[in-house]
Amino acid sequence: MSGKFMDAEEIRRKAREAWRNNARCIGRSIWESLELLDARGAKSHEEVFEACLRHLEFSTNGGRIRSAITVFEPVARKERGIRIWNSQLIRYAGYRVRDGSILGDPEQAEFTARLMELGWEPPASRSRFDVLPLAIELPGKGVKLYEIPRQYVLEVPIRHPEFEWFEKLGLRWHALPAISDMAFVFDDCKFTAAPFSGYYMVTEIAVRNFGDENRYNMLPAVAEKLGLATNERGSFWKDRALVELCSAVMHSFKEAGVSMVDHHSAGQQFMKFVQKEEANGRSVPGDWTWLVPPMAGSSMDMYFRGYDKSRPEPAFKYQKPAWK
Ligand code: HEM
Ligand code: NRG
Repeated sequence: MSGKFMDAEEIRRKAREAWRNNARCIGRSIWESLELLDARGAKSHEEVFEACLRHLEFSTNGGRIRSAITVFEPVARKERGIRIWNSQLIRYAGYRVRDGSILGDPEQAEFTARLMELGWEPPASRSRFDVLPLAIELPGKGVKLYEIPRQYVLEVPIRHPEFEWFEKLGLRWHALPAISDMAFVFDDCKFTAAPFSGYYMVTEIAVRNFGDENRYNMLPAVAEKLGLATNERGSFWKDRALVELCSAVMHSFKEAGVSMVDHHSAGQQFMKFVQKEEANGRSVPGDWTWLVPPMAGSSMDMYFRGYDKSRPEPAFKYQKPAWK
């Protein structure tokens, strides 16, 4: 039966399988807890936007994050369906500054420029953490932009458990990672808009979003504050800055009552998931390069084995960016 008429129970089962199948996700041990929000009836831009807000509210849940996926009307494999242009429901703008640098998240610079071309007006005083509006496209009906009301965006200011100066770095991050540009597919059915979210693993924010040179690039500033010699590779200033970033992010989320997992616990839970799957006669699709966390990899059992190269469906798949 096509996903358009399938009962919600069946779609929920398929979505849980798609999560269980995803080779790059370390968080799969709780795949059976995924909840489905059925928004197949949303016909207008406004209705799609409202369903996105309901998703944020349900999944954020005041900080006690609930894993969830919202499905919109599906199409046949080759058709163009509803698209949420944003890569995640909540992302920070990246503004190109005159000197060629970027204010905010460089990952979003090209998309931010595109939104401004479409008429988005950034806040009067721009910051490194301005939440982007949602760009929602309906097939044949064009794209419309919607500001997300503040109360739907839970954020955590980042402080360090020991270093008072840390707070002055002015870092913050949103509580909910909600990927919104992947397709959810099975049989002949394709959900081109199917945002899903769980909670963060600490390294995603601390190591990659804050640490990567082409993201917030905070390692030099943190190392300097720690009094480390940033001109000496042998001082391991990057390594030490990364550890303190992890401490700060983990501590801040905990204090704010927002769900988050550290990479060691996540690694352990993932290995339990692998054992359970194998005991049930299923091999685990996996992509080592994504599964092993970007810190302390070899301290985890998952580092020492390989994973199934099959990529079964139901699946979450990349799609061509709708806005390029
Ligand atoms: C990727 C953790 C929930 C589907 C990832 C990544 C991490 C992660 C660390 C790698 C991301 C990166 O390096 O950018 C978690 C944790 C969860 C969770 C801790 C807590 C519940 C979910 C849920 C779904 C999901 C609910 C879908 C139903 C995926 C997919 C990817 C992924 C499709 C690959 C994204 C890509 O290829 O760009 N996850 N995840 N995850 N996760 Fe999960
Ligand atoms: N690294 C990305 C988020 C990717 C998905 N991660 C999750 N998903 N935890 C970032 O924003 O840093 N999830 O559904 O929980």
